[in-house]
Amino acid sequence: MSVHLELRDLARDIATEAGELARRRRAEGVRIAASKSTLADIVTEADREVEALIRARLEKDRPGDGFLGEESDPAPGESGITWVVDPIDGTVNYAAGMPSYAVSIAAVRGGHTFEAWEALAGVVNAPALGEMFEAARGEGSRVVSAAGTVPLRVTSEFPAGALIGTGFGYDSATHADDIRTVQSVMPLARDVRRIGAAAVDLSYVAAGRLDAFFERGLNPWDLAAGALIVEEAGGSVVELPADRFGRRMTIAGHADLVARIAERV
Ligand code: LIP
Repeated sequence: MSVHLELRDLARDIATEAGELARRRRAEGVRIAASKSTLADIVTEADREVEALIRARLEKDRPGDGFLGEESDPAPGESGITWVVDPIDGTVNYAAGMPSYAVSIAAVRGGHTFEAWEALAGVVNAPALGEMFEAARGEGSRVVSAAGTVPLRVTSEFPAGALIGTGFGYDSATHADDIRTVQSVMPLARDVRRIGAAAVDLSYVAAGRLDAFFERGLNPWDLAAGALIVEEAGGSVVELPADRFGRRMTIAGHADLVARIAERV
């Protein structure tokens, strides 16, 4: 078995255990532990507990690897491989009791940014939706659920216009710019969706449920796994230079549509 597949299968195993913990904590009742960049940028006790579980599993199974997670301090490692982890992407959805949240785990080689790393494996486990999206570099993408295992492919034709996902950051000062960006992209769209979890948005692009996704200001852990899942489904993921708030724009989808969106944002 290739190293990429081994990393993917380990990530799936850990994401499965982590997803069950997240679901259990959600059912027991979620407590907000703190706010981070703004009052709207919350972290729950479950975020921290799930990341601790993932980190402990990786330290046991891959002791020489680095770690970069949303809720704890980074660790450099010495193997050249770093695990980029969002324990619960879609935290606000999770806290509000909405099912669109996911455990996102990726193994990357090289730097700690999308433009610097080479993603080797990635999984996005949406436990409340019963779907595990996964990819290994060079091995394609697929979604595993009770219905079975289905290979993923991005869409390339949208005669009625593209169904495009997007998202907004926690800083309300950026919202007016983001609404103007949506307005500028609308001539390409039949409609937009605001799911609230970039890892789910990206997985839906890979699955052809969304034709494209764009958002400014994503963190490395929001997109590390989902971007590889899109690329291994035949899609393209690009990052554009930062805006006046220092936020880079991420766009994902079929390369032609990504280019058309990039011209407008
Ligand atoms: C979320 C992203 C989402 C974005 C939210 C938030 P978190 O990540 O997945 O796309 O719109 O503002 O950044 O904070 O739930 O891990």
